[in-house]
Order: sequence, then C-alpha cells, then structure tokens
Amino acid sequence: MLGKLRTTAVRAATGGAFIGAMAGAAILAAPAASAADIGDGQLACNTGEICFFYYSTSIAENSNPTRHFWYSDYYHEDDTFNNRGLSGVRFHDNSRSYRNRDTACSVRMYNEGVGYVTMPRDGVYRNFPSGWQDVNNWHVRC
Ligand SMILES: [Ca+2]
Ligand SMILES: [Ca+2]
Repeated sequence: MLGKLRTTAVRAATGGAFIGAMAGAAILAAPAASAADIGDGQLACNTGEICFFYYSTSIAENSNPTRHFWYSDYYHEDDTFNNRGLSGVRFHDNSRSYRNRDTACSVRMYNEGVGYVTMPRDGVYRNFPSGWQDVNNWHVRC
C-alpha cells in the first residue's frame, strides 16, 4: 500500500498540479525578495533605483552614506545604512536627501500621521523639504 501511495505522489508531482503549485510558490516568494530589497547592490545610485542618503546634499553624493531600493518599502525600521563610514545605522528617521532614478514612477516618502513628500522621477540629488527633516516611515512607488 505504501508503495502505491509513493507512486501516486510522484505522478502528482510530475503532473500539472505540481507545476501549478510551483507557480504559486514563485508568486509567494516575491514579497520576501522585496523585504531584502537593496536595489542593484552596488554603491552607486544607478538607473532604476530609489536612493536615500544619510546627510543632506551639503555632502557630496559619492561620500554620503546611502540606502537603495528597487521597490516600495512599507517598513523602514528594519533597514540600515552600511557604507561610507556608517555601519548598522537605522534608515528609519535618518534620511535627509534622496535621488529618485526609478524608470517609471515618482515616489512618496511618508511620515506616519503627518503626510508625505513626493520625490520626482528626475534623478536630481536633493534634500527633503525644509521642516521635513529626516523623518520617514515608509515609501511607495507610483
Ligand atoms: Ca545601487
Ligand atoms: Ca524595510
């Protein structure tokens, strides 16, 4: 009986049901990938990336600690700056400037309970508005 069950399981695994299950797994894996989103993983702010910087633009872009994304991120409290002299410094409430190089979207940077700043999709290295300071809770594309 056990042998017959194994045979049945293998047949099911090689049939359409198995392929369907794999497609579902691939879709479910997408949020995990975005949770670890670091853009292209390179230090430069490259095409397609949403780039945030620790200091204002008074620091040259190529010296300013930076954190990059490809996607929206609804939770900044688990993200850190880990380059250009910073290690493990939280991103949440610690970004003064940005560069939006997204290829399709403007980005909204949210301050919970207050509102948002729109980051135009023009690739310009600029400060968040005066008064916004370095507050941030999450960012959303488009
Ligand atoms: Ca990058
Ligand atoms: Ca996050």
